[in-house]
Amino acid sequence: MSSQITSCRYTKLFLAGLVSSALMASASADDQIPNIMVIGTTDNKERVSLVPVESPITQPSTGELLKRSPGGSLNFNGPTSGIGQYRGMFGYRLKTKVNGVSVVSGGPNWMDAPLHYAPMPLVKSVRIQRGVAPVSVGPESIGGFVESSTYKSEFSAGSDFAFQGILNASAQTVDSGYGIGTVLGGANDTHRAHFLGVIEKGDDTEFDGGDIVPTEYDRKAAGVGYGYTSGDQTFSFDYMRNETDKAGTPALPMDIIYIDADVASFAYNGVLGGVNVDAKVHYNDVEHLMNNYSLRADPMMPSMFRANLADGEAMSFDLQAEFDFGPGDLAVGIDGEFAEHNANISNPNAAMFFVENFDNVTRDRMGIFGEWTSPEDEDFEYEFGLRFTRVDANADTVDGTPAIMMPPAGALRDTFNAANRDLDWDLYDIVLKNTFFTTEIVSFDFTLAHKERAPAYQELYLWLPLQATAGLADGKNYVGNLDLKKEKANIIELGMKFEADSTYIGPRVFYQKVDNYIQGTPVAAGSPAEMFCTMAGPPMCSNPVLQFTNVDARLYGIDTDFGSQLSDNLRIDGVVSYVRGERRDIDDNLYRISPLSSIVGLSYIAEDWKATVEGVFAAAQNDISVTNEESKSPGYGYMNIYGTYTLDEGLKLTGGMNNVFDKVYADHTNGINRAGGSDVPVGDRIPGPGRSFFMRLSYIW
Ligand SMILES: [Cu+2]
Repeated sequence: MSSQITSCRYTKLFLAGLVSSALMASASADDQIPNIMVIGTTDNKERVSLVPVESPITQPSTGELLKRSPGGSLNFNGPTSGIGQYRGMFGYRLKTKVNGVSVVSGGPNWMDAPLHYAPMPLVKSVRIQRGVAPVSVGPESIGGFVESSTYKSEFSAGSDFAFQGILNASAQTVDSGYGIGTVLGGANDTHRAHFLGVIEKGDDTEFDGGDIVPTEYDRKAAGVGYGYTSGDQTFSFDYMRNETDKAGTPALPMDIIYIDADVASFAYNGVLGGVNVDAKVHYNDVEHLMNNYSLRADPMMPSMFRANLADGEAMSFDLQAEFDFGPGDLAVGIDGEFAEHNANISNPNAAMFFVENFDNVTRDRMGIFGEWTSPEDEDFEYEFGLRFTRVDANADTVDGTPAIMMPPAGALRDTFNAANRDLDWDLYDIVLKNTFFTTEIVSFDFTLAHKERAPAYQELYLWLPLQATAGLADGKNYVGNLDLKKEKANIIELGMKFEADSTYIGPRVFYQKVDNYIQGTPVAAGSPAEMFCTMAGPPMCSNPVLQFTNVDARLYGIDTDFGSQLSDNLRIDGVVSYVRGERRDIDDNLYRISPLSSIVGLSYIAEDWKATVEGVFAAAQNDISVTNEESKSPGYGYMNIYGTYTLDEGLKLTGGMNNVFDKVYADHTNGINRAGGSDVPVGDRIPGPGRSFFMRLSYIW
């Protein structure tokens, strides 16, 4: 296994992938060493995009980095609430890990989407699997796999303890915001230990038109980590406490008042009798309060004030063994996750008002997989993976003031409480990847996969028409569906990699047919959900109410990275992403699909500095979902200019200007504004940030 990791070919492949998505040619060889090491520490020899954290993103959303990879995008609901999108799939469909483990979001609207737990000032790398995720990364990875790693202490060479750490400090003008992250620790060849801390704070984001309200944010996090290694055995323990205070999510009906989360994990890696064993245990709990009156304009009437107190708790484990098998390498493993969710809605002006939004909802899964990887070869390599996963979900009976006061809501409650809510699904995943090397510089690969996903708890147990939808942010009220079947995707993908001395390109074409794709469809006229919505009326509820339903869909497209050294100092790098998402059962498109988009950067690279001019482009999105009453988006282009100066080994200063011409634009995947009191009208798509000067100091020692 380790021979594969260090193998020249894969290093080159990875290097190409990383340089490519590294766009902006963050390119000096020095810069890339940490990234190469990040790739090198995994035994995943598949193509992976790595986005450099020096990228000129404007706000503290780690998910913004995804936009800089082929196929990647971001569903923006608020600056700390970005939801990753890859090839048109997002939310629960995109498997997302932070430091090797899945964090379960505590908020029913994903205000704490998984990448919330990788604070930007601590982020070391963001890796995006290009194409189909291996079965070994986990179940329900129907839309792909993303992983972010944060800095921690590292074992050093000798037995003497050495002080080590990182400090990242950044500031930007567009929201008068700043972020500071530090890891302070010490290590020798046996022990490593560290303390970490993060502070992020910003005001409302400006654009050429005023302020986007509310987009302020305020987050603190602190943690500790310890590792021990001896011979072939390594143990580690990590703990982080995250306290996000007031943070705006203008695309959602409420804003974050606080998200208090504890995230802890324990990991073991070792060689036992020739078998490489990896074990991880992970725990996180989240307590989260949101409301619709503290950060945005008050609702029209006292009866419309709402707060929602949610909590989530999850324990998960992964156990994997890897050993020589036949001519290749076999990984087998079991994994599980046991999660619980609650959410309770109240009104500060009406002490009696309550809605048990989600009550004692559980969602548990257990899985087993095997993945065989062929040995490295000059002509042909393949990977074959099989996975079986069982998902169980349940929820307690519910009640709420609307159900007591309004007969249609009472009918919804009674039907829900009388129904069988103890549900389960068996999921099967199959992945077959082939890679053909025709010459030293050209390879082709071919992937066939079947991936499945069980319904999420919101899709099942949202009994009253509300907008708690894991961040869909389409302004529609949804009801759950206890009869949902699992989603089944058949995927075919073709990839090419050309890599000559100074030029690379890696286009990939994919087609994904999804049966039972879960999508909101209008409830029947005269149904209790519709009658409730009519009685509640706007802005609490607007018909048609959508119910999560199994439909049929397909997604297909092409994406690529590319780059070329133009002269001794000048290079160009870029990405292009295109995806179409369509319904197969009716004539409609899928919701919130990123349009054709591209980033192209031209960089001048000198010995200790580099400078980049980049263009960010998106075509109009006219293929919109009629079902979701989605609006079209015009195309746009804007420019960023930035540079990095390496003052000393480990000490780097990055600075520049985003959106140089202060262009007003809105990503199609940005949510629709729902907050009053903003310079963005309610119902308009949330614009991107205006012109911003930024500075980032990064010191690693
Ligand atoms: Cu929330």
